[in-house]
Amino acid sequence: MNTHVDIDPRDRNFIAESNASAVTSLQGDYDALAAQLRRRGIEIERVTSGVMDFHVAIPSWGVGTGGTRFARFPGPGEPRHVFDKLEDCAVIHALTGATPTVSLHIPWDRADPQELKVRANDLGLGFDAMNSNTFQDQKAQPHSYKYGSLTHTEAAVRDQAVEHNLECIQLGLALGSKALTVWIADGANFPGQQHLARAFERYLESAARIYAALPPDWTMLLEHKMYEPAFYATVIQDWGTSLLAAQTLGAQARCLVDLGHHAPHVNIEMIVARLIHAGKLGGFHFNDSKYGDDDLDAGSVEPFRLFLVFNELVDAEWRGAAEDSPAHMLDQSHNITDPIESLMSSATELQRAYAQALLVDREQLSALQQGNDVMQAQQALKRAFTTDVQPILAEARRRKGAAIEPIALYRSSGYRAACARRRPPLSGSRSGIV
Ligand SMILES: [Mn+2]
Repeated sequence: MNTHVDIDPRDRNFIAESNASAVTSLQGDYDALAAQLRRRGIEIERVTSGVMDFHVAIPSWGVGTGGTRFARFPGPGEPRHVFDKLEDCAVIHALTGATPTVSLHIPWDRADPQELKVRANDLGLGFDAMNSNTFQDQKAQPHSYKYGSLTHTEAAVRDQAVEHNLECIQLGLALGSKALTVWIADGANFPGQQHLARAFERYLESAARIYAALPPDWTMLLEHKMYEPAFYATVIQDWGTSLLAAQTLGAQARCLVDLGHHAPHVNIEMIVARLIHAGKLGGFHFNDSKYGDDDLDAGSVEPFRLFLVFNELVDAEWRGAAEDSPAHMLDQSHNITDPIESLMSSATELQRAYAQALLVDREQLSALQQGNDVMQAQQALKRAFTTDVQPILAEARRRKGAAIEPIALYRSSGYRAACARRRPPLSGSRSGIV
């Protein structure tokens, strides 16, 4: 590692200079992969340009250190407010070339929209979906969400939760966002606590009021989650309920699939296929998990599952079944790593899964499926998944003026240490996971 310290990692010259030492070996690896793919009838440039066009939004809450319900261990130089967060997001985008937008969370990121817009423009960033928060009480809030928000038994609480979502839409309009993500924590910890049918009816009624305020070019993304904080029953607990709600609300309502929000062993790629069939796949919150909603880094535990999700997306495009492209967002909690490194790594893992999915010979796979050639069909997928596409990812970054080796370059810039000097730590503990 070189010894640069306190260099802005977004500096184009710094990136180009750091890339220079790796260009020759990258070119050799890229040419070798191109030759290998050509023998398989695949033109590498098609894949590389696909990767160059791939984008994923960074969640504003992701650049801070996360935590569990047990503890949070703050890292050095954490962002103190939304403007620090935007700065970190700009670093991630400069080095990966894959993350041009930020998904804000209200009220955590509440600020003057004009100021936000100007700062984001200066940093070369745009805004993705707005996220509302009715899962915790805010200061000076008249009504508590302890027993629910959009599904609360009291109309005044539901009104307050609806109003908050309408405010998120207004803020998003000022920022150029095109979507509102709604996740509610409403549910029950005891059988008998909540009338299961009536709670869902109240949800539909409240959600319809939010839906009615959507600008015509906006999407309302309904995020489901099986459990936590409610441990007996959650109102919007699975993709079936989410789909039912989206279909009831109307064409602008779609389902958001958070990879961590399912029962263990659930076949997520199949859910993706079903939602595509219904024309209701609105977007993703990418992360990884082993036991529950672990919020681990995307692709870190089950890269094959991530590939299979992208395989469904690429297949849908190939057969013309995809309507609008689903929104890609990361949603993970970085408890013990530098969040910037985790987010860069995760964005790269998504690109990897996407590139691998682009390598699947779909004509061939389709024929194998039709002919019930089980062994060759599964090998057709495995062949794509086991191809080392690293040179494609690195070359895509290089062509976009991003870093061939994002994490190494980030470390050599000394950015985190510089942040630690100019961002004094905030007191108190918080976690930020949705
Ligand atoms: Mn999520």
